[in-house]
Amino acid sequence: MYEYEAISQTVIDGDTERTIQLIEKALKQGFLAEKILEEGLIIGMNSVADKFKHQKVMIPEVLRSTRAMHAGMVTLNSSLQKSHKLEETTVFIGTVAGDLHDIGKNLVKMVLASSGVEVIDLGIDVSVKKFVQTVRKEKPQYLMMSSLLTTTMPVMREVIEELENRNLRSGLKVVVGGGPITDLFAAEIGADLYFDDPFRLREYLMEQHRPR
Ligand code: B12
Repeated sequence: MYEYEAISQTVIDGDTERTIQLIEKALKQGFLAEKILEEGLIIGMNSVADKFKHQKVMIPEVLRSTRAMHAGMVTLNSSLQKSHKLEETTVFIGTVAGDLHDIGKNLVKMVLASSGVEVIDLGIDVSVKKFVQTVRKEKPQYLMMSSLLTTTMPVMREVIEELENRNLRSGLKVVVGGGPITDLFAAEIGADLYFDDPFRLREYLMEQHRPR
């Protein structure tokens, strides 16, 4: 679909104004916010990631694309199909210590919040101590951690170990995700769940919390 491609391209170009303009236009024309997110913004950002990997773009360009992506997400947010299916669910989410990447984490937050989940965002560069203290104080159902760097992946293991040492694991599901995270790594560190995609995570939650 031409509209999605054009939106992807604005993210690749880092043209924030045009990202907003095209999304507003697409929404007016009746395109679904979720589709714009998946087939426009995410595909655009993934293409930037690929170009960065092959050194076809440098950090300043990536930052421009990040800004466009962020503005696009903000523009879409109020139009995402809202449902209240997961209203009773509470989630704390954060990017682990040493890691400043937040696009993936923000996507997870946005997709879950649109289904009624109460998502409390601890931000980026979240220390082990902060994660553990939050669980102790707030007793959420889910603790979600994001890591985009191989060097910060071990922080997830430390958080889980600390939670176990302090007997804070019961009734809590730890969910991990981010570029370098795999099913195998999640199992190795004792996480309960791993998803590479916020939409699949949402489906899982819907299934778990379906009235029976
Ligand atoms: C954008 C970007 C940046 C931006 C971040 C801006 C921001 N606000 O986030 C900037 C320019 C600041 C940056 C900086 C750096 N970056 Co960078 N960055 C990227 C890039 C190009 C894209 C990441 C992204 O946003 N992707 C799009 C989103 C949608 O995808 P995602 O984050 O993976 O999230 C999806 C899933 O993983 C999942 N998900 C994510 N989190 C979670 C959490 C849960 C609970 C769940 C269920 C799912 C989930 O859902 C999302 C949607 O599907 C990647 C390349 C790549 N291949 O990922 C490199 C990359 C991650 N960066 C890299 C590096 C090395 C760095 C720097 C060290 C660069 C430097 N030399 O200074 C610094 C580190 C700064 C720090 N301390 O964190 C490397 C990491 C390599 C490694 N082996 O660890 C990568 C892989 C690039 C590369 N190929 O070399 N980066």
